[in-house]
Amino acid sequence: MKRAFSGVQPSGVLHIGNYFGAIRRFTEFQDEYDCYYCIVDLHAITVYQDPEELPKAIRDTALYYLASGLDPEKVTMFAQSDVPCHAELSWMLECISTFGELSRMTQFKEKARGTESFSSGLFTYPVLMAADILLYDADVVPVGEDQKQHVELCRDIAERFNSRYGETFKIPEAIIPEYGARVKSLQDPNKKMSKSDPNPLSYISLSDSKDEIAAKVRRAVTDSGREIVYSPEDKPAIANLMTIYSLCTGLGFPEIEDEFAGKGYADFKKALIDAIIYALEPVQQKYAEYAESGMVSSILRQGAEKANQVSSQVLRRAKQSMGLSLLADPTRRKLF
Ligand code: AQP
Repeated sequence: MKRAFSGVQPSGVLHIGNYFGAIRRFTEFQDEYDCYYCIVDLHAITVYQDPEELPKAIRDTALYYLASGLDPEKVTMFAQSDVPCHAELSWMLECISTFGELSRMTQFKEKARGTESFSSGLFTYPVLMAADILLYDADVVPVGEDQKQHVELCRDIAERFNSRYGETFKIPEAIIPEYGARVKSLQDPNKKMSKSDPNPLSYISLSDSKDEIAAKVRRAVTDSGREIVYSPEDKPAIANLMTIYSLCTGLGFPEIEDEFAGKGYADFKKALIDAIIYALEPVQQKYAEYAESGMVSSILRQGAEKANQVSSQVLRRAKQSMGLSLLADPTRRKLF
């Protein structure tokens, strides 16, 4: 079976961009791929996380994985900090990554803009992500568009490692959805929707109530004019709202344009509110059921056990390639 790997940071309550761009799509792989879905808490701490809140966010992310339809019998879900190989391989890969290539990463440039006091972990974030993926010999990595550059860097690092130290890592491929790969902020359609955005009006969380969803959509920015037409260049805000409507209803843009021909933004927003509420209702219901069941901790424990088994074999392979860990390698043990 081919392998899929992906992850989500427990850096806040997940939003509809995370859901449509990533988690909902994770379920599409679970029947045909051996899936490893990680809660990347070591990535989350590259910016400050309140130690009281982080465990709740880790649990919540796991609950949203389950509520979105991931079946723990089919997929391995675990928290990154429960599997030490991630941090260890990350260091080894840092030693073959360059300052220049990490400086070019868009996410780093955006998050570090205007300050010199970012953590060095924020800078090396993509190398840890490369370790995450390579440790599971992943064939595919389903992600939103913002992570495409990081998966490309992972490929570059793996190819460099293989050519320097011999064939060790499988080269993974990013799988980006055609639509929903980049849901934008409701307050600024030039920015992506982000859970760490300080303005909660900019995103719709998976936990938002009907009233919160309605209020956020009503206050979402629009463009000049009043027609509902899909034109990302001329009408970026409406194009973003149409994308969300399309993701919730499954309708294509021409059908949406037909539905709202002759109507204005107020009618469209009313329909969009209903569509989001309708799309999130089953997820919210299942979230509550799984939370009530108390199953999540044993699912994460079992997931971590399996992830430790698989990743430790790949780590050993990488150490042997690099000439490390003499005790694990019978041919080198003879040296002593
Ligand atoms: N706006 C988005 N549209 C579509 N997909 C998105 N993803 C994130 N934002 C959008 C995808 O969700 C998955 C998990 O993302 P992450 O938690 O690992 O980190 P991120 O990409 O940095 O997402 P956020 O929400 O912006 O988090 P913060 O604010 O903490 O940095 C990934 O597959 C991502 O592509």
